[in-house]
Amino acid sequence: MDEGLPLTFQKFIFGGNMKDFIDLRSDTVTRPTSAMRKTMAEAEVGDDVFGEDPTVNTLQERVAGLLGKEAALFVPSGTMANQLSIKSHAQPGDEVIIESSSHPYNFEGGAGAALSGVQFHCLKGVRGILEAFQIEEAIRPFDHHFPVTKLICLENTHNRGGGTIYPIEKMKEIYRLTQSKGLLLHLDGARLWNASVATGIKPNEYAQWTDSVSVCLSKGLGAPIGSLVAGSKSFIDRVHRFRKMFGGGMRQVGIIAAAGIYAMDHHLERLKEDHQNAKRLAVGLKECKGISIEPKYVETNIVIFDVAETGLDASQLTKEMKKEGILIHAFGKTQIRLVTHLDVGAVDIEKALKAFEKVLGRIQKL
Ligand code: TLP
Repeated sequence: MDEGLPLTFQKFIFGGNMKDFIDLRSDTVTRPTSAMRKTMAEAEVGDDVFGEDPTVNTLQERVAGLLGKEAALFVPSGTMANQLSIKSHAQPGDEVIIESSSHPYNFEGGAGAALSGVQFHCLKGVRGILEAFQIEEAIRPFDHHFPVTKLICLENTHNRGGGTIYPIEKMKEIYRLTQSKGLLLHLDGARLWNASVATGIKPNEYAQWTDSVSVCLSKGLGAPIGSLVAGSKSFIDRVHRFRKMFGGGMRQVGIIAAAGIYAMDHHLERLKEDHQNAKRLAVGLKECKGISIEPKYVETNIVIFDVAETGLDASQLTKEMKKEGILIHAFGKTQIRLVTHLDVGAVDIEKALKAFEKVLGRIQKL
């Protein structure tokens, strides 16, 4: 690997066949199964820009139904789903209250500012979770000096917070606040499925405390591409117009939507296994000298831990683990993120733990 490359590029350039690695960098790395590929190949399709793709229409209706919303729209990515929602809810110069480690603020290329002209007002949460009182304090009073607070964005589960589940009571309290102040609430529900499977709370029970929700098919559900935005009919009409404007209108895209339908039919309930595997990883890692982790905070499929006390920084550990056939994701200088998914089983988790013990043992002997 070229050590001179920025970390973001290094992450994606590997020698050898990716299939030879146990890949814990993200739940986005899954490959479609042969059954999923067969369903895709056989999908009925039409031109979705004309609204004529029956498979896309089925998927949209199904997701709208699952989320208890009037309508849903299929889009290429979670980033586009979030950004179309922001664009459709807010005007340039409006303020969007959001958690400081959230995905739309940190990992979407500055799109909120570039594409919607909004200003983010970031609040620090506890593992990504904000309290209603923090939001209430941040809402701008009516005064011509201030930007207009328009939208609140929450994330469930919270990625950077460590896969944290937003407690539904807190969502309800925040939604009631937004309603009483005439504001809107968007939920980044890229991993709402994980929250739902972990708690038994249905997606529509969460979504009732939102004006709009984005969900992803290409994370834990294992589809290769695709996200949806759901909300009221008039909101989705606006999203549809902006999707066209941003170049996100796709043609015979039922081929991809079919993978999403397959994923919901076959890969939803199994997210439980990913959660068990993540817990096992956390418990095993706690036994490794120098690793700082609290397994009780691992609520779904994301495991974040600190390696400062190992004497290594996160990128060094990432390189050492790669030599053992395990891909992990450095999150800042001393933090690592592992994500469990469809393509890693319980046996792989034990192999990964053995590799951590081996690498850390080797380093600590030096
Ligand atoms: N997250 C990716 C990376 O971008 C960090 C990952 O590996 O976890 N919302 C949340 C909460 C996400 O975690 C992600 C992707 C997105 C939105 C964006 O989805 P895509 O990648 O489809 O644009």
